[in-house]
Amino acid sequence: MQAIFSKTTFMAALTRQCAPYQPQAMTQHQWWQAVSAALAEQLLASPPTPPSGQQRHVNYISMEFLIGRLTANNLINLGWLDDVSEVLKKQGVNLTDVLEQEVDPALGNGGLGRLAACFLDSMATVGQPAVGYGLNYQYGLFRQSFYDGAQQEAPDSWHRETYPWFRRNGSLAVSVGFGGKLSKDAQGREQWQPAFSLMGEASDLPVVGYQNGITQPLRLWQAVAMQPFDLGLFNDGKYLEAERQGVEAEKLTKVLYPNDNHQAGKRLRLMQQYFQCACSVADILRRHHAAGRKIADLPQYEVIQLNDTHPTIAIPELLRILLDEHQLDWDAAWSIVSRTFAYTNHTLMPEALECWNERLVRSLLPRHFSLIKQINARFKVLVQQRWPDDADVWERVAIHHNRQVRMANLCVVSGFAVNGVAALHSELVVKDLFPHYHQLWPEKFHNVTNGITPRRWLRQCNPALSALIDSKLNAEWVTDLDALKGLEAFADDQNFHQRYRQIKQENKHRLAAWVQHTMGITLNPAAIFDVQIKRLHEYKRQHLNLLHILSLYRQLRDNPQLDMVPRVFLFGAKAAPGYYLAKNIIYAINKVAEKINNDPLVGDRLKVVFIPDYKVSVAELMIPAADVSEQISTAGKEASGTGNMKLALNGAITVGTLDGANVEIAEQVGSEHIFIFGHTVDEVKALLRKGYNPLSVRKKDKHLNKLLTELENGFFSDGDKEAFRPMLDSLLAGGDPYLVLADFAEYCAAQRQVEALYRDTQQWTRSTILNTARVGMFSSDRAIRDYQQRIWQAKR
Ligand code: 26W
Repeated sequence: MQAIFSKTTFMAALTRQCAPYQPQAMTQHQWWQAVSAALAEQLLASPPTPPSGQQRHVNYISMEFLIGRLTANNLINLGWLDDVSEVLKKQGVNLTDVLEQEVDPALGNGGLGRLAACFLDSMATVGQPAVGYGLNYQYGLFRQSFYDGAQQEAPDSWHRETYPWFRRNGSLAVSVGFGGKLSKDAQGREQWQPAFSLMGEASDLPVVGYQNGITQPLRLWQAVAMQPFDLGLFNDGKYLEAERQGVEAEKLTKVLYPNDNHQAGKRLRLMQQYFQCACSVADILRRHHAAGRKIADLPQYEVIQLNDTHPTIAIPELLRILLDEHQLDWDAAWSIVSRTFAYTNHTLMPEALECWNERLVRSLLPRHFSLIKQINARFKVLVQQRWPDDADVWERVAIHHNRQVRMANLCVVSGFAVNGVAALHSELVVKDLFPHYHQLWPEKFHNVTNGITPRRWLRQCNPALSALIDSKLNAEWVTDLDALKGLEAFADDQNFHQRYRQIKQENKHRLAAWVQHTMGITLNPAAIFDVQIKRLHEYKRQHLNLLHILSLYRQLRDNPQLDMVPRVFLFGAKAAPGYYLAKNIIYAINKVAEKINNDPLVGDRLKVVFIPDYKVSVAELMIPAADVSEQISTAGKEASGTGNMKLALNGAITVGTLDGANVEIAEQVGSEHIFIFGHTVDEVKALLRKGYNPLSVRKKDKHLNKLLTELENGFFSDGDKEAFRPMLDSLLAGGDPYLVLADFAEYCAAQRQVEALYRDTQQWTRSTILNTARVGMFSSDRAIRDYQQRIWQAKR
């Protein structure tokens, strides 16, 4: 099954790829470019896998694919790592160094984008025929640096023009119309005349299954002008107008919107969404027709999975094509549409639920707006039958309401399946977000708990631990992660303990060396490495972590002889550039870090490090080195989390709330091997209902009061009393909507238990081993099989 590595073909391709360079003067980066291009060439030469006859084909549409570096990953999945390494060695080239040169394409914000990448890996690995559809952004998520502790953003070009894994496919180009007006044809059917069109060009990245010979595309669309000038306009003397197309096209796929869990409602974003959907739907239909299939049979062969509501406009787009181009009647078209789309919800946060202003939708996509109104009107009839004259119900379930188009509602009404991404989240999707829809269509609602690919998140990022597991388990754990259960047999084996601990130690040294090199900060590898890596958001509560750090620092100053286990607190997080409060939290952490790291009284007992420009390749370095995993969101707010899974798999112990997938992680690893604290979802709701006052928490807790006072009085900010005002205002005068102060005491208590366990090397090691052994269910292979059984291939 595995693709055979041919040394001769590879050498020939490599020679070709090296031709433009001076062989003796080639930089490591040029080597990476040449090696990757040679591999891509060879991969292309191997015959593509034929699509399977039975299974529905999956079209995974996502605005984000946070793919990370590809070369090492592809080498591992192809099974060619050792062979290529050997070939290069003979040329005097070290593969590991070459791989470090790779750019890290940041075509996503956070969890949702990384999930999409893990799912592509798993679909190829379990043999689920699939195409990933996304946008080919010129600039990924911004590059982050700190200036005097404050986040600075710079564009992050990943040089898509020369990216060696891309294969451009000119024959797939699609024309996409925007704006314009509607008119009626002779039969009274609505006709759309767009004002202008852009061209979508496809570039494919190969997604390689794990040693099974399967490669499927991630197809990314890039906007180009149909023609750079409209000569008609140009000749009329309307120079600016004439150029407009070229300018719009340039702009459209230039940059990824850096918002996570917050919708901006911008015209360009809606244009991106429609552009991507129009290209992808056209491509799906092209494939369907090319296979000689009837349009009415589309749902038998194709499913379109919407990664959150961002690609929702694909729904009216398919409807439009069926009605306007295939001339189907409404019932026939609707029957196809309503059996084709499935929707995954990734967030309950109201500010993240996409609503578009009707004027914007109407002006940009008049025909789609008209179809959305028709869907809404037909749905209203159904609601009227079920809840006669109930304006409150209609107010909640309407698709078009108050001059807004609500994308989540459009998805639920038009799709055949809706799922949340962890057991708790899916329960809340039904109970809090869509209760009426659930009454109408209980069978539409599912849970599929998220997962992570073991290829990247263990095999690739932690080669030493992988080798240890290989030596103990006679099992294909890389494709059958449940097999890690076999490690439980070694939970009390002293030799195994020693090796496992040694590997963690080596990984900590590796990270420490990197931090020394890139930031000039010395870390103590004997310390607990306590890691919080995720987007910066109030609900994720990086500031709760900060308060605990302040508490330890205060205790050290109150008692310089304090017997404490040294700790290194490591953060990695980007804040959306417009999210002022989140940026203030980053600033606060950096300012506190500066003070603590330079206080001789502290020594190496406490260090705080905010790693700049956190991204997939940095995660690969941090996760294997972590002892403690911070998963401390306000209960009910984190849909799932996937970093929690990666860290547990690599033997970090979780400190977490009963939120998202933490709940299931706790079930799997057992309550003695995880530290759960804080208000539960029900307790959060009850407290907020009763009336929560953070000021009274402060008043009662003398220690907490001291910490807040030091933030207020400028102790950490060279006397500047305003420095942390936004953060403090939200915690105090602002009512602390995420219950940071309410959970503070229990959080500190959980952290004391962490320390106590860490002092008991035997028990700590046992717990970390059991974490690795027991989180097999969080493989994205399992998640994909759940999607297959419950949604994609389910009998209907
Ligand atoms: C419209 C702006 C916007 C952009 C991104 C709104 C919402 C998003 C995403 C839904 C944010 C996101 O990445 N959500 C995360 O999805 C992960 C994968 O399911 C979950 O593990 C995380 O809990 C969830 O926050």
